[in-house]
Amino acid sequence: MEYAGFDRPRLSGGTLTATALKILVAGGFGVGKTTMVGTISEIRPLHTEELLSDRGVGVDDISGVETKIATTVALDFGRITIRDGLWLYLFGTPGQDRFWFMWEELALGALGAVVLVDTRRLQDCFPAVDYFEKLDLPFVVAVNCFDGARRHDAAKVRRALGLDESTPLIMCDARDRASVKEVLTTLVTHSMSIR
Ligand SMILES: Nc1nc2c(ncn2[C@@H]2O[C@H](COP(=O)(O)OP(=O)(O)O)[C@@H](O)[C@H]2O)c(=O)[nH]1
Ligand SMILES: [Mg+2]
Repeated sequence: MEYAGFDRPRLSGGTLTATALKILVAGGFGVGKTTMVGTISEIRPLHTEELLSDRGVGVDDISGVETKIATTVALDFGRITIRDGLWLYLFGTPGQDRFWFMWEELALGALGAVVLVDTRRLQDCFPAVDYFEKLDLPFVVAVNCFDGARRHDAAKVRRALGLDESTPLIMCDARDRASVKEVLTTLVTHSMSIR
């Protein structure tokens, strides 16, 4: 099996080889990346988490996510079967600046990315948006509608992020399977329409 973000499934001996489409889930710290991967993954998602250590205190901004005691230091990994021989592999990117070095490798061969946004901390997603724009990697912006967060209208969020009209922006709930599925479908459709 191979990652085939940029390739069509290859024919070998008249049958399609197994194809895995790689999708990144990015966004700021505590925005719901781990939750999103866990909600949709059909395998027990692999998390590489580390309790917020003393070293992280003062470095990691946890305002608004006080209940969050663990932070993803490496990545989240999950899988969804679209049909026999076609899988989506989800990679939740590390949220903190000090793990930026991993992004380049993660983005290799990716079909596209989901940028998760928490409207209470909108600015946290700017680095991800900038990164995928520069990389020319198709992405969608998914606003994770946390309880208690003001419901922003999509047009305002779009303007605040300076998003291109062609970039899809949708509201979602990272804890809801149908909602996450809609986000991923939007991304796959968007990526396919660009390629
Ligand atoms: N109310 C609400 N809480 C959420 C939602 N998504 C995630 N959370 C919570 O927000 C916290 C941070 O989520 P997490 O997935 O760990 O964020 P990550 O740092 O981006 O991986 C966790 O305590 C989640 O349970 C959501 O859609 N609504
Ligand atoms: Mg996480």
